[in-house]
Amino acid sequence: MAVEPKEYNLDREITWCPGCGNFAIMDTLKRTLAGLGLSPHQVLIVAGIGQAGKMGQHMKANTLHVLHGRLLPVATGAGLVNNRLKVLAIGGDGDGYAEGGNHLIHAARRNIDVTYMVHNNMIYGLTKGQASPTSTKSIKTPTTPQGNPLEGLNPITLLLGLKASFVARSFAGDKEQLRAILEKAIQKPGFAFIDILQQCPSFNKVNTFKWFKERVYDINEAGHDPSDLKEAFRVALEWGDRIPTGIFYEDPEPRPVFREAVLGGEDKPVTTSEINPLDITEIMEEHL
Ligand SMILES: Cc1ncc(C[n+]2csc(CCOP(=O)(O)OP(=O)(O)O)c2C)c(N)n1
Ligand SMILES: [Mg+2]
Repeated sequence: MAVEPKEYNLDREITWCPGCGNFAIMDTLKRTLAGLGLSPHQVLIVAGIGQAGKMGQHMKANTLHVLHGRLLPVATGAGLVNNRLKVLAIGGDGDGYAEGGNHLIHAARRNIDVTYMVHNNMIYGLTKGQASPTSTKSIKTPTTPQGNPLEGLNPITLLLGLKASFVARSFAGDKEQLRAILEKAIQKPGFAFIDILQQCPSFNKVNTFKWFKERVYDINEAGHDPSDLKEAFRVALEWGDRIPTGIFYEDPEPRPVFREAVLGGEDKPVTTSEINPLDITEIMEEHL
């Protein structure tokens, strides 16, 4: 039976500001999941702390709202014990690139079977506008009153450097592209990373919807081949008057996901496995 996007609706007050990019991202995610025939009970959303992390509170699915920056370790564990769930990790640029930066590196390296959506509004939204790792140089914020002295981090080149199995960027203002990318990412076994540029009308007055809209272009439409890692790096270095979006890199050949490395490819949830405890008596006696 076809799944309807409204099955993901929750009858609960939504606390995002009017004009927030999160509305378009959530709407697109619901349509994508329903379009793939996934029902809410088949999906787990592990959400970080921040406005982006509220996706987990505003959607009907299995959801875990975890500590700031710690969504990837939790998603790793959840996917290991129950591989029947489609695991999505959703958080902001502060959550993922600052506090959670270390986890991001190892999630990509391990190739955990998770789709990771970073809502990149280039600011700390929830805590009212402090600079994040992706904030533009010179932007004035409560933590950079003289202007941000640092260049923003480029998450795409970072993930390409880690040779993550799927590396993409989209924009909350292009629902069609976002849906096409999410569809591929969610179906892809292994770590699928999507940086989603997003306006924050309340706290980022520099990188506005209009600012993004005037700059983004689709690299795949422009002929970029996602199997070409070297070319992906070249394209990903662009940022300024033109901002590349689309799929930068996708493994040409599937590679083992973390679960296979840890559990030897056992194709069932751990909870359904027989309990077979190791006998550690000998080791214990040795140390008595
Ligand atoms: C361990 C910890 N450190 C800091 C905070 C405070 N804090 C909450 S959300 C947040 C950043 C939010 O920014 P981002 O992840 O970009 O999400 P957004 O609100 O912009 O969607 C911070 C620093 C916290 N809750 N917990
Ligand atoms: Mg943010």
